Amino acid sequence: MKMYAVVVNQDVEGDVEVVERDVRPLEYGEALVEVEYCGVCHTDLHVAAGDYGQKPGRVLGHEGIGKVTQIADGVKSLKVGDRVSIAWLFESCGSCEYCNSGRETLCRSVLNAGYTADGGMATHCIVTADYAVKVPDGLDPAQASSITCAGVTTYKGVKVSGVRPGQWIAVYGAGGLGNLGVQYAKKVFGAHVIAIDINEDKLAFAKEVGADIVINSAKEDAAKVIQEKTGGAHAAIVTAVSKDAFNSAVNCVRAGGRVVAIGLPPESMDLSIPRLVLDGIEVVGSLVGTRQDLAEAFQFGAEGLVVPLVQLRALDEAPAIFQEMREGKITGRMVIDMKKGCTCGQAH
Ligand code: 8ID
Ligand code: ZN
Repeated sequence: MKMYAVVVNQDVEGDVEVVERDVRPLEYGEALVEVEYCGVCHTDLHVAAGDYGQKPGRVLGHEGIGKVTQIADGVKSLKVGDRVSIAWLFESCGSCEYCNSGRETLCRSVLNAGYTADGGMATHCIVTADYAVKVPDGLDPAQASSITCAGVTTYKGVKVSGVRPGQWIAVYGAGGLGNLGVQYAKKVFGAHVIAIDINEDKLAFAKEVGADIVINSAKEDAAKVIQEKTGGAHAAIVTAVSKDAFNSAVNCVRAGGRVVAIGLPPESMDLSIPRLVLDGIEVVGSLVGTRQDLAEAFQFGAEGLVVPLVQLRALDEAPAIFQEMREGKITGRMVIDMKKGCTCGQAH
């Protein structure tokens, strides 16, 4: 069987191409998923650019949603016809201290879809069945694709921030992740939300989905405004792809505040030791979410509390989508609809 897939170019300089590949036979514990939708995450851009290592030819995508069409021996968690996710957490060892203590994303033998394993930005994807999370009934599959990474990552980030109902949380970056961060913080955790971005369109959208205050950090000192208006946020999550945002987040929280780092610019942030010690600030990284986090994040989507804004595109358009994301032109998420066909002009 043939499939069509978006892969990292051979020179690994940030561009992608659509190629034809054979679908290999399944091995023990695997399932074949006919992909319906796959969102484009900024992490795909980092992988295509080789920010965390060279992966020429890798099939990208970790916001995949599709239907199981085949299962191999040993698969107990899925059946043919189930609708499931293809997430960044593609597989972990299942037996180390991290896997055994609810921190499976930190497993040292982890495989990640679209990075160390072929991912979901393709018409077909072979998954490790136990790591494919079922999509609940009532959740639109295109919207589910956005929750598979952007949603679960920000849901988990807000969880890790420890923010409580009625407290202030700053969400730096209102892109694909950030707008969902605003929604989870506001609608699920009951927090007051400040959204910070450098793009007016994204701020307008953040306001529409529930941000109480929006700040354009290209025009104003966001940390100063937040300190003045709220007395300092209780917590911040940073999804922006810039160290300036991380530095500002440390300055925007009140004493005892926690900053959750989510964005992945390949650079270092400044961290004043007196600020950290004297004001008891915490800075902590947060990586996607566990399968249980994803099931919870999906459920809030199914209940209509969180509504991803998605725009459906064809597989052929992948190189253009990557360029639009690089230029910061995307509001919400671009989602590849595999039914919209591919370069061969046929449906698969
Ligand atoms: O598990 C994780 N930690 C995880 C999961 C998924 C994605 C981390 N990420 C990382 C991605 O690799 C990427 O580095 O989160 C980052 C954001 O991903 P995204 O939301 O998919 O990217 P986007 O849609 O391009 O949004 C980025 C936003 O940041 C704003 C942009 O305007 C855009 O809206 N931004 C930038 I770039 N610089 C900014 C700044 N200085 C800024 N906003 C405020 N201040
Ligand atoms: Zn992602």
